[in-house]
Amino acid sequence: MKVRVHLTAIAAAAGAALASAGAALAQTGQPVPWQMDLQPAATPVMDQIAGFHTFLLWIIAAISLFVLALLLIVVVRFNGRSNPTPSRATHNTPLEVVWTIVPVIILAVIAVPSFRLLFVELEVPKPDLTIKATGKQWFWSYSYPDNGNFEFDSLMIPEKDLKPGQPRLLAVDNEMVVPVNKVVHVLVTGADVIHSFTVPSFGIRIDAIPGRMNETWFKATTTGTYYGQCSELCGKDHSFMPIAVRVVSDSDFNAWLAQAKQKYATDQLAPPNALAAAAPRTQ
Ligand SMILES: [Cu+2]
Repeated sequence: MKVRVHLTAIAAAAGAALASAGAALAQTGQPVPWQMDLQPAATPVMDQIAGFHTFLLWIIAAISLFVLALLLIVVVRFNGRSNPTPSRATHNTPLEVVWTIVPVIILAVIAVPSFRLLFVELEVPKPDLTIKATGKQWFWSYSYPDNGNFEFDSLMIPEKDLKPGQPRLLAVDNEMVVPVNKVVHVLVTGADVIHSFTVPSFGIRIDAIPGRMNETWFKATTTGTYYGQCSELCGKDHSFMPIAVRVVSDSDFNAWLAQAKQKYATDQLAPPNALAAAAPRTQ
């Protein structure tokens, strides 16, 4: 009895911990300790990805339970002791038809929403603005061709310089800033080696390949800062070139644009990528 009381208390505590983690999760565009599930969606595409993921999870769970049940039946009913003289049958046509057709049906049921999702991800709707993200060893540069054609570098803030609230290995000096509820078309390329532009809560990941322009898109529906990381092994500082996207209201975006145009226009007078040039370039 006492044990049961303890177990209930533990379960309640675990439930409370999970619920608070869930509450924290609901607001963050970054991983949190003990996270079990995907990062919460900030775009309709990520909503669909999360829905598809859950749908697959149910299918996988049902198949696993079915196979487990079959195994248990075999273990219990057909072991050497309870079934000393085994059947020598080798073929069963109806059964073979079923175990061929049923998996085909399952795959078709998975393929339809999977392809639908793929098309949503690949077909860029009419964009409200375009941003070019260039992966470099080891930081990202963002340029805004539609809004003054300025460009700036986005470097990770080292751990010793982090301010309270800035996540370790994810916070950057200059975030990519975008307006909320707008279709942002992202052109992605690499300047030196292959990198990968990834923001989990937006449901986007696309390779940044030198000499090639890839594209993706997102429409963030809530303001906040969303973090991602380079997701293609690109050299010694691969882990230290995070992606930070700050989603702001229209008026905040325009205010940011006005100051960014000035700030990064004057930066152009400085040697390009001064910070990166100062860092030792070893691979
Ligand atoms: Cu990289």
